[in-house]
Amino acid sequence: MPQYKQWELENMFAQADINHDEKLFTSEILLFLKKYRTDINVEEIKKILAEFDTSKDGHFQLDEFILFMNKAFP
Ligand SMILES: [Ca+2]
Repeated sequence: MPQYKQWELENMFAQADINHDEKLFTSEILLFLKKYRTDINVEEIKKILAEFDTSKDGHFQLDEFILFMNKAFP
């Protein structure tokens, strides 16, 4: 069972989406993940995006974010 429920992940996505365009770009993902890991950096975000940005458009949509969170916080 994943740690987070669907509605919790949707809330997290909304909080991380600072400019409310329903996409999470590198800077937004970085700010979000810094809550969990203060030492995270841009290079790591790029690796995360490379693995989980399945549509390869350079940002997270909600479904990609949920895939990532379920893998990162199982
Ligand atoms: Ca955004």
